[in-house]
Amino acid sequence: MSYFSNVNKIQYEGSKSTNPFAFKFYNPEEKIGEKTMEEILRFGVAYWHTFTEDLSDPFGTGTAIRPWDKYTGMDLAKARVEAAFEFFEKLNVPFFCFHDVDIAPEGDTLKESNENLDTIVAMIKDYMKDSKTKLLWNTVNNFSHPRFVHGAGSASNADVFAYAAAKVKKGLEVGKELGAENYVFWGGREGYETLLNTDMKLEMDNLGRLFHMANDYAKEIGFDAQFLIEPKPKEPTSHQYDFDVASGFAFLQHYGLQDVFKFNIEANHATLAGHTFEHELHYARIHQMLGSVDANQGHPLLGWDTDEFPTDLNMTVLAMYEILKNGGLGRGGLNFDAKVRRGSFTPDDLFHAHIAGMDSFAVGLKVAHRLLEDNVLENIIAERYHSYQEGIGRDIAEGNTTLQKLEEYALGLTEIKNESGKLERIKATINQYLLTTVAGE
Ligand code: XLS
Ligand code: CA
Ligand code: CA
Repeated sequence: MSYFSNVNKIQYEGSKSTNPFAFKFYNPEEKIGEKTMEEILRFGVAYWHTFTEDLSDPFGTGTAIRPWDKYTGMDLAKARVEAAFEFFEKLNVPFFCFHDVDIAPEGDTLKESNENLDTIVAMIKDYMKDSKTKLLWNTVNNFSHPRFVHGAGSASNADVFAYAAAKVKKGLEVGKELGAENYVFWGGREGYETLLNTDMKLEMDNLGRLFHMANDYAKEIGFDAQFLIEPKPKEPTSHQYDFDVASGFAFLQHYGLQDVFKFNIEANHATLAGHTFEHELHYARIHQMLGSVDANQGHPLLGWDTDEFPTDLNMTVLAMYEILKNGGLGRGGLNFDAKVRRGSFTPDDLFHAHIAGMDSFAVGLKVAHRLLEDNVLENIIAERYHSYQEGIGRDIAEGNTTLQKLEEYALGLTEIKNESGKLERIKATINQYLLTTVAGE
């Protein structure tokens, strides 16, 4: 049984190709520096957006036409697994990611949900034997069901906390069973709407306790995945506890979890937080906390989480620059936490969207690699901060001075000379690298 019988394996055909089912820039075997594109980019397909999502929005029902639509319940879950592995193979993608409820329907009880999961996990494990596609990360959905109306690890109701913890326990077991490289915590409803009824301190302490219990249990069962926390500032709650990397990092340090976790950084969450994607990547990188990436983009005119496929080349260049500076993503990858638009409802659109995202990050990688080879930004930054290389600047940077000494120095200054930041020139240079790379020059 084939779900995408009109599509053959997607091949790299080069930038002149007009075949909509071909990569124009992503050439998995092509070496960029020491490693191949496939090894550096580590693309992953998000199960929820590709196989579970029906493309409904708050104003209308789903529009997606999917070859597995005729099934329901566990038959639907099984059909999606078959379709998923056909899709992974045709797209030639090394990883996928899922939440528990994406792969198997919840039952009437926790026990029944776990049994449904066991059936589908066994099926996935079987498919993985003959597939190159591995599990980049799994997680549990502790936000959709009405029981999580007031949160999960930060719930006001201890029974809900216990239920959420039980789901995390199962999630860790599933991750171990399928050899997940990472395990993600996204605090869907870990936040609050109003302080008028919220004990923020207790909620945050409980979240910290849940993470510690998860780490203890992962150790106990020998599940050695990298734990990742995925910041998001708002939506669904108005105040999420893991607002951005900086606040997430403070949380992790406060609860003694900074050595256990890294960050899974999503582009659309970065922009919702009022940051650029590269800001979040950079902040994580300079603190050795960059773990993995949810590769998508928000809509520039909309203030919510649109999870679009990434096609903005400026963004992919700057993101790949951070990732290369980080020495790659280690056990992480670029997971397409992205969904086709509601108007792009055909199965073919699923391929086109992933091809667009993969090509965009391939371009980003090539351009970022060239920028780094030529030390473009490094030279600009070294030049801009050169005053810290000698004299008073060096004393400041080495922590060798005092307010008194600085006053003495400042009193002796007759003129302060600043230099241009040259921003427009820098942006033009990046454009030049981008355009010449795409043109193959
Ligand atoms: C939602 C999040 C979610 C996480 C995994 O906005 O992006 O999909 O990546 O729970
Ligand atoms: Ca995400
Ligand atoms: Ca999102």
